[in-house]
Amino acid sequence: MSNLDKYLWLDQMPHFACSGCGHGIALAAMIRAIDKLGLGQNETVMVCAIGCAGRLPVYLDFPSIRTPHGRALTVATGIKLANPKLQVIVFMGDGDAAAIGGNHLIHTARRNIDLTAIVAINEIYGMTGGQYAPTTEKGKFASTAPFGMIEPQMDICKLTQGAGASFVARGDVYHVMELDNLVSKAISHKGFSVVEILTTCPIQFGRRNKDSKPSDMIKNLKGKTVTKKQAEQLSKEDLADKLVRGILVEEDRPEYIEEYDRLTNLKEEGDLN
Ligand SMILES: Cc1ncc(C[n+]2csc(CCOP(=O)(O)OP(=O)(O)O)c2C)c(N)n1
Ligand SMILES: [Mg+2]
Repeated sequence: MSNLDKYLWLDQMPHFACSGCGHGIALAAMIRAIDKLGLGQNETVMVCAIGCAGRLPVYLDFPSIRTPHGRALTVATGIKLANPKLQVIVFMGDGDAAAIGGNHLIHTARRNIDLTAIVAINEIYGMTGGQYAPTTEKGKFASTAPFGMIEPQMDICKLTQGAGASFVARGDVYHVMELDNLVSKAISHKGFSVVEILTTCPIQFGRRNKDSKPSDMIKNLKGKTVTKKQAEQLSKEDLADKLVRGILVEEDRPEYIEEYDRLTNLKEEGDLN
């Protein structure tokens, strides 16, 4: 494996993540995918917002920007439109992407603009004290759900598929080799690509939910997900508490910037009034 140190600000170490946090595994998968694809470090822009997930890309040596809560995709859209040659990757937490940023997620998917969104699902607002997120499983405990979450869990893969994302995948921080592949396929895809990464927060989620030790939380992801092939063999009842991982949507659909360019070229040629 190649040396990935060149992608890190080593002088900023040690990083701030808690012991056992799964976010680093998700981030590492992203760096390995970038390395595998040979993307130029100056042509790859990293966009993130807030939370632990939004804070971690600060350790990466790419042109990058941190945006207000929920607005990473909005800023990423502006960057991509200003310079379509840039590869723009957005790394977000689940609270950030699905709650305050939910509207932006829907419309970025609908436009099918050529960005990659990586969403780290730890089922909680990790940084701010363990409030529940739209992705918190029903019945689980959070600082704002001391008697258990009563709302149904949001499925970001289904949401973005319904909104029009042309590439949707789910991976987890247990199946790391698969994850590298999913992220690199997402980045290579032309159009809006989303990778939901199931990760772990032993401190804000695990302790409240009496989960086992951090390493077991990661191992538990193994039983929580099934491949598409395995899903086909399962009954509806057995599938009910499982999440399907792998590439869930991969379509060739008109991409926003190409449509925009077509329109502006028509205008220049005088075919539009
Ligand atoms: C407008 C605004 N509201 C609230 C906050 C406080 N805030 C910071 S991080 C965060 C939660 C982030 O949760 P998530 O996106 O799931 O990231 P995690 O920490 O779990 O990785 C919130 C609500 C903020 N920074 N800005
Ligand atoms: Mg979170």
